[in-house]
Amino acid sequence: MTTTAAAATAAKLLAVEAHAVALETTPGWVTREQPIFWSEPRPEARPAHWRYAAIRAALEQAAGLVDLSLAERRILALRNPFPGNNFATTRTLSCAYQYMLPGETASTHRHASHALRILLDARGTYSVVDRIRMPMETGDIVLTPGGCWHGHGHEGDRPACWMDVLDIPLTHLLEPMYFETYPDRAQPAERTVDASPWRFAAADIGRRLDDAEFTSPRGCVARVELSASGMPTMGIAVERLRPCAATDRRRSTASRCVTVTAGAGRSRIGTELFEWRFGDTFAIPSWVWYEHAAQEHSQLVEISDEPVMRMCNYYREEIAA
Ligand code: GTQ
Ligand code: FE2
Repeated sequence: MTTTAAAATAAKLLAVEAHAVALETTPGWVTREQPIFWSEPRPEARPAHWRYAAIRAALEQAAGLVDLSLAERRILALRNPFPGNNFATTRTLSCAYQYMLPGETASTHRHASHALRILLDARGTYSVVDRIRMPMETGDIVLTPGGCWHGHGHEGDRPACWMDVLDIPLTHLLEPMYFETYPDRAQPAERTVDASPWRFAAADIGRRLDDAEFTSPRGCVARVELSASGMPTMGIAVERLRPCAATDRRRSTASRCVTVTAGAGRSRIGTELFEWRFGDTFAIPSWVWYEHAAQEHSQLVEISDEPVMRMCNYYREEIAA
C-alpha cells in the first residue's frame, strides 16, 4: 500500500470508530482503558480484620444516643477499605455488628437480601421470621432468607450483640433489591419454636462438631457445613481448631467472612497477619492465600459466596503443597 492509501484507510477506520461510539458500542480492536480479561482473579477487596471489643464499645456508646424507635437497626457495618466502598465486607457480603438493649425491639421489615446472624452475646433475645418466633441466643446461628418478614426483640437483662451477614453487595450487583417496612412496628408471632430450618442452636452445632473428625492433613481443623435453607447465596461452615502451628495454606475463588466464636489465634491472609480473639471478624478476598493458627481451642464461623461460585462454575481452589 502506498502512504496515501494507508492514510486513507486509517482515516476511514477512525470514522468507523467514531460512528461505533455514536452507536453506543466500543470496538474490540481498540485498546480499552479498563481491560475485560486478566490472567487471574484480582480482588478489589482487601484482607481486613475488625476487633469485637472496640466495635462493641462503640455500639455501647451509640446505644445511649441512638434510639431504636428511630433507627431501623443499631449496627456498625464492616467496611472493607477498598476505594469507593461504603459497607461491603467482601465483594459479595456485608457484615455488621448489631447491638440491642434489654426491652428493645427492632421493627419488622423485609428485603431481597438474604441475612443470617451469628449470636456472640445474647440471652433472652429472639427473632420473629414470617410469624415464627425463635430464640437467638449465644452460639446460635439464625437465618432470615430474603423476602421473609423479620424483626428482633430482647427480653433479657443485659445488652446483646451479634454479627449480621447479608448478601447486600450481590443484591446490588444483580439489582433485585427491594425493601419494605411492615405496617405495624412488630409482626405478631403466631407460635414460638426452638427447632426450625432457620435456626442452628449452639448445642446442635456443638454436637455436630463433636462428631466431625479433624480431617485436614495437618489434623487441626474439624469442619461442619450447615445448609442455608432458602439462602442459596451463602455457604455456612463452622470450624473447630485445635492449637497448632498452622492449617493448610489454601485459596479459592470464593470470598469469605470469618467470625471467631471461641478462642484466639492468628491468620495469615495474603501478606497480612491478623491476631484474632473472641468476636473478631476478618475478610478473606477471592484467590488470596490464607492459613489459620489457633493458640487455644477455637471456633470459627465462615460465611462465603462459595455456593454462588459453584453454581456459576467459577469455583476453583488450591491447597499449597
Ligand atoms: O437485622 O434486619 O446488619 O436489615 C443490616 C440490615 C441487619 C436486620 C443488618 C438488616 C439487618
Ligand atoms: Fe433486615
